[in-house]
Amino acid sequence: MPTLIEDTIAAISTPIGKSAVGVIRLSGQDSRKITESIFYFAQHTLQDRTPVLGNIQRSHSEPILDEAVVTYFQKPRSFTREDVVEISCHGSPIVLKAVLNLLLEKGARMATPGEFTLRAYLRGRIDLMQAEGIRDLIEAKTLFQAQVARQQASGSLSKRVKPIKESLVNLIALLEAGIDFADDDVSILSDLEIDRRLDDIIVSLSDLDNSFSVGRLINEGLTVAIVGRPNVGKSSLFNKILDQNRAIVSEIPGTTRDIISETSNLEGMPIRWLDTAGIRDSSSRLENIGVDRSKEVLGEVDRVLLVFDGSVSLTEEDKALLSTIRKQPFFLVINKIDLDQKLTQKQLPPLKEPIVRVSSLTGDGIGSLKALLLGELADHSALEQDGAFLSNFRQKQQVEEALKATKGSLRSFKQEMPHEVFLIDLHRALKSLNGLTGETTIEDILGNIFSTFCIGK
Ligand SMILES: Nc1nc2c(ncn2[C@@H]2O[C@H](COP(=O)(O)OP(=O)(O)OP(=O)(O)O)[C@@H](O)[C@H]2O)c(=O)[nH]1
Ligand SMILES: [Mg+2]
Repeated sequence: MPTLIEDTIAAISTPIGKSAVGVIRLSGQDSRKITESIFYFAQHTLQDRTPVLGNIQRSHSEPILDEAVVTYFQKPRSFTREDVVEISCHGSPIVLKAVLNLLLEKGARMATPGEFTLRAYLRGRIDLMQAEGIRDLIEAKTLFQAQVARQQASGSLSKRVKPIKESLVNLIALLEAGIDFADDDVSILSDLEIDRRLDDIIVSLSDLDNSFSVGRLINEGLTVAIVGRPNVGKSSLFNKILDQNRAIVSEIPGTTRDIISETSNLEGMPIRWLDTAGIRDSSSRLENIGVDRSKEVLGEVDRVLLVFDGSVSLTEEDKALLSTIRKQPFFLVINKIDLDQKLTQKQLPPLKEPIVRVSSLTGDGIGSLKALLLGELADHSALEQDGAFLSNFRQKQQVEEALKATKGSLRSFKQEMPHEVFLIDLHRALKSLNGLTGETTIEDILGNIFSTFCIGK
C-alpha cells in the first residue's frame, strides 16, 4: 500500500473487454501535463470541467492512436481532491492499453486496486465508511443494495456516527478537565450527569450495533427453509414462490429426497430458499437420508416456513414438527386452501407467530406470504434511516469494541473508581470509533479495505 501520494497514477477505469467507450483515468499533480503531452487538440490547454475532442498521439509525427474526449477536473473539485483527467477513447482493449502505456511512458504510475478511492480518503474527501460504500456500490447485485451503498458512499452512516463520537469526545474532555482542576476541587460534571451521558452513549452504540442485522440482510440476504411432513406441498410452494418449475412435484409422499436451493430477490433482498425432504419416519433408507438432511438444515437457516396441509386434519407428525421448530424463528403456512378445509384453528396450539393461508396450486396468498416475510425480516425503522446502518463485519467489530469499552467505563464509574480509571476505557471506545471512520490512519485496516477494490476505482 503506497503511502506517498505525490506521484500521478493512471488506470483503465472501465472493464476489460470490447465496448463502445473505454475510460482511462489519471490522478495527481502531473495529470494534466502528462495528458497534454500526448493529446493534440485545438485549444492546447485543458480547461477545468470542459470536455474537449482531440487526437491521442505519441508526437505530431507519429500515427494517431485514437480520437478521444478528455475532461480535466482541477483540484480540489475532483473525486480524489487532486488534479484528475478522464480520457474517453473507443472501447478497444488494444487501444486503451496503448494509451495507458503512453501515459506511463510520460511519467504516470500504474494505479493499484482502489488507489483512486484511497487517495480520496487520504485527502480527506471521504471517510472509510464512505469508501466502503463506493466499493459496495460497484459490487451490488441488486438495485436495492446499490441504493443503500450509494447512500453510504454519500455519508449516511458517517452522519449517524458523528454525534455519538462528539458526545464521547465531549465527555472525555470534560472529565479530563475535571482531573486537571482536581486540586481546585472543581467538579465540572455531577455524577448524575456522567451516568446519564454514559448511558446515552451506550444506547446509541447498541442501536448502531443492532443495525448490522439490516445491513447483513441487505448485503448477504437470508436463508429460508420450507419444511413439513411429506406431501403437504412444500415443493409446490417453493416453485410458486420462485415462479418456476424447479422442484419435482408429485402426489407420492416422499418425492423430494435432497435439499434444493434457489436464490431469488425479494424487493432487492437476496433470499436463498430451500426445499427440503418431507420429515417422517420412513422405512426407506434413501428417504431417511433426506429426512436427516432436512433436520440438519433446520439449525442453519434464518427462518423456517413450516407447511401444513389445510385439506386434512392436523396429524401427530405435524404436531411433533411444530414443537421442534418452535425453538427458532418460523411462520406457519397452511397450504391447499383451494380445497375443503379440515384443519381448523382449534386443532392448532396457541401461537404468537403469524399464520399464512396459501394455495400453491392457484397462487392465492403467496403475495401476502412474501410481504409478511419481508416485513418481519427487515426492521423497517432501520431501513427508513436512509442507509445509516452497519454493513460489514469490520464496522460491526469496531462498534462492538466501542460499546464494550463504554460499558466497562460505566461499570468502573458505578464502582466509584477514580475518573482516571474509567477514562482509559472511554479513550479505548474513542479509538474504536476512530477506527470505524478511519480518522486515525491505521495501515492494516486500510490495506484490507482498498485491496478489495478493482483497479481504476
Ligand atoms: N389442490 C392443491 N394441491 C396441492 C397444493 N400444493 C400441492 N398440491 C399437491 O400436493 C401434492 C404434493 O405436492 P408436493 O409439492 O410434491 O409436496 P411436498 O411437500 O414437496 O412433498 P414431499 O416432497 O414428498 O415431501 C401434489 O400432488 C401437488 O400437486 C395446493 O395448494 N392445492
Ligand atoms: Mg417435495
